[in-house]
Parts: sequence; structure tokens; C-alpha cells
Amino acid sequence: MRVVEAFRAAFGAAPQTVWRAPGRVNLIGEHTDYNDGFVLPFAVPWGVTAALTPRADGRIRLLSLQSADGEPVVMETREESRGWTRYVVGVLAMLGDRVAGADIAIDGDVPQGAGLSSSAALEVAVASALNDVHDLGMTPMELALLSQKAENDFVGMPCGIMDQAASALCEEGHALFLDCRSLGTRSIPLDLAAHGLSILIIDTQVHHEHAGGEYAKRRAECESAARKLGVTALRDVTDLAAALERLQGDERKRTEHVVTENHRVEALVGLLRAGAVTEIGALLNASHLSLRDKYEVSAPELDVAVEAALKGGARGARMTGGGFGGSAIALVPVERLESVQESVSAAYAERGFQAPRFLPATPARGAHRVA
Ligand code: GAF
Repeated sequence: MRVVEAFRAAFGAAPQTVWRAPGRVNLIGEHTDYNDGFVLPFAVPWGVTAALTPRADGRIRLLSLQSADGEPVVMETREESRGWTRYVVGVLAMLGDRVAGADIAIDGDVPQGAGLSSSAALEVAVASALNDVHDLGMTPMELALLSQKAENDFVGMPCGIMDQAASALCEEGHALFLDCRSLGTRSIPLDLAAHGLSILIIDTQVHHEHAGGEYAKRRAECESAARKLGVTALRDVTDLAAALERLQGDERKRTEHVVTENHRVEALVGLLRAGAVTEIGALLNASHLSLRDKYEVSAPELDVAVEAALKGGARGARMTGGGFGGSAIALVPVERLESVQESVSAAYAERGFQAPRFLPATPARGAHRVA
């Protein structure tokens, strides 16, 4: 394994453990996680592999096989961490004095900038490796929560639990139904091939600058709406019409999205459990429209990808992840894969957008030890 070779070359001995954690796409349930709602992601075949040996002296040496100079970043303390190293050092920091330093080599193959949660994969791979070598006895959900805390408190991104939970807990061939309040999970079989279907990821290759600020703004709008409605979180809204009457402007629109999106997740899970995979397309489409018009987190590149995919024969399509760029997913009959890609490429060329990238998504396995 090349990460092991690189570790040995940089640090002079074999690593004590090696863990791999995947990125994710979200089938449905967008911007619901931080509203105590429901999500349904699945792990993608691309991820991050972390080779690790603990150090007692507090020093952190980090080698990324993706870094241009091929040299490890060396930090004497956690406070020195900058840039991408914060995702790793954040995890160490959240473990406090249960761990000291570490030598770590990282190899990742999550397509960069595609919105497939390479950062969660990095956090979960490192958290899992530390849990293993220090014998901390943490469950996959506890590792996901630790990773989320690293991202919230150390990196400063107020994300929900979805991406880290998907990376830690998903099972091959399954989507993960997660109740973000109780943290209860259920693996839902997602056998697309048996139905002649596949999920195509359409990577727009754009990432609009203001994404981070807009994410925090949406979260604050939801929390404010929940306060006005006297509920703990928008998850608790039971009478949507009555709730909407009490809200105005953006808060009203955000609430409409979150409440209806939670119902779409439950409906989609119901269809999957009934074996009606071919019927989920309409829910994907409705989710996209709600994200575009009510939550306002889409982007022209995502809208064009969705429209053109449907025109090319997809049964449903939606943006996936936080929005403002990143990827869309399309549910495509296998015999239409080519025409969907042609349709999206042509629509992009017509508008002068950068050519999209297409990736086939098969539900993969969550974090696991590889050596
Ligand atoms: C990003 C966040 F990290 C997730 O927690 C989630 O809120 C998602 O956006 C939107 O559903 O990926």
C-alpha cells in the first residue's frame, strides 16, 4: 500500500495502524441534520487512508501524499496547525490529553471540490486510527461526533453530523437512515443494479466563494425560526401551515424546506423498504426544487445539471451536499447513462460553463481498518 511505503520512507518505520474512511453523497435530507431531522447518505468508493503511529512527546508530523512538495508538516504543538492540517489536528485536540502527538501519513482519492466530504473522510480516518492505537473503545457514532466537534470547534465550520456519520457508519450496498436527534440509525439496502438503475454523480467543478458564510446564515435562520415557533428545532414542527403563518420572509421559506424535506426522507425510505426504487425520482426532484427556491442554496451549474439530466432520461435528480456548487446526483436507468451525460455536457457547453465531471456512485463501506 503506497501510504504505508510513504510512511516508512518519511518516518523510518512501519505505521502501527492504517484506517480508511470514505466520502459520501446524500441521497436525500439536505440541510436537515442541524435541524435535528433525518438524512439518508451513502458512502462513496473514494476516501482517505490514514497510516498512524502515536508519539508520546506531543509532536505532530503529517505527510500528505497529495501535497506538492512531498515533505511532512512538523508541528511542535497543536496551536501551530494551519490549512488542511486543522482537520487532523482538530481531532487530536478534541481527544485532549487522552492522546499526545502522532506521525501520520495521509492518502486521499476523494475528487477535490466535488462536495463529497473529503474533510469528513479525513477526520474520521484519523479519529478511527487514534481510537484503535490508543484503545479508546469509542463506537463509530462517538467517532463521528468527535470528528464533527473537531470541525465545529477547531476548524470553525458549523456543520451538522451527517457527513461524519456517513463516513463512520455506512455499509456497503446500503444507504444510512439517520435520525440526527436520537442518533438512531438504520442501514437501508440500496440495490440499484437489480432495478437497472444507477446513481450518477455530476460534479459541477464549481465552488462559489460565499458558501461557508451562507451555510452559517441558513443555520442561524433555522434556529431563529424555531425560537419564534417555540420549538426546540424545526424537526418539531407538526402543523406546517400554522407555522408558516407565524413566520415571514427567509425564515418562512427555510422552515418550509426543512419540514417538507424531512417528510421526503421518510417517504423515500418507505419506498426503498418496499422495493420501489424506481419510484424515488419524484422525491429527488421535489428536494431539488425546494433547495433551489425555498432554501436558496443551489447554483446555476447545479440547476442546469439537474434539468439536463432529466431531459437526457434521468428518473430524478437533485443537488447533493451543502450547495453553492459541488455535485448533483441523478437516478439513471443504466441504458440512459450515456444520453444523460451527453445532455448535461451539451447544456454546459451551451452556457459556457466549465465541462462537468461524471462519476458513478456505488454505495461503499464506512470506516475500516486496512492494515
Ligand atoms: C454540509 C454539512 F457538512 C452537513 O452537515 C449538512 O448540513 C450538509 O451540508 C447539508 O445537508 O455537507
